[in-house]
Amino acid sequence: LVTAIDHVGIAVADLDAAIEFQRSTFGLEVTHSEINEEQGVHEAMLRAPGDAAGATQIQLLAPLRPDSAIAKFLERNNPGLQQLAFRVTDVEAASAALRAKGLRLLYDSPRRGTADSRINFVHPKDAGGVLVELVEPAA
Ligand code: V0V
Repeated sequence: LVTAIDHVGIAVADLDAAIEFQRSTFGLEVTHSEINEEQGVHEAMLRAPGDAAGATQIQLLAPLRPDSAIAKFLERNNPGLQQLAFRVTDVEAASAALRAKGLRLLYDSPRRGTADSRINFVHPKDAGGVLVELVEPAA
């Protein structure tokens, strides 16, 4: 089902401060940044300088508004790991396969993720307490 660990998402209050921390402390580099209105996030993808394209990245997620998933997470948990994202080749097929195993998917059909990827999520209560994202990269 899963072809790679695509990214690990960290909820942060201040995106610029978090990018600067990852850069100056660990030497990570920003590869991409965007605002996703539907998801209510301003986000940045970072990678280790020695990694090739397609390697696992870190996603920093800052809230755009108080009613967003990330704002709620920060209120409850403070900054920290928010999600684990698995790469799949077909997000609809992967979602259907997991539904057939009795797992709850958050969306009936995929939504738009980073860089025009298509995404869905497994409910954390059905995935060992971890919010699992399924991501099908743009073609
Ligand atoms: C909530 N819970 C979590 C969790 N968020 N557990 C692990 N990891 C998380 N991130 C727990 C929470 O403590 C509750 O446990 C239980 O799940 C249900 O909580 P709830 O109050 O019913 O639900 P909410 O309102 O906290 O919402 C949780 C969900 C929400 C997962 C439904 O965050 C959501 O819709 N997430 C999907 C969208 C998202 O995360 N977007 C931002 C990233 P107890 O207290 O009952 O034990 S956008 C993104 O990733 C993009 C654009 C991308 O990658 O391309």
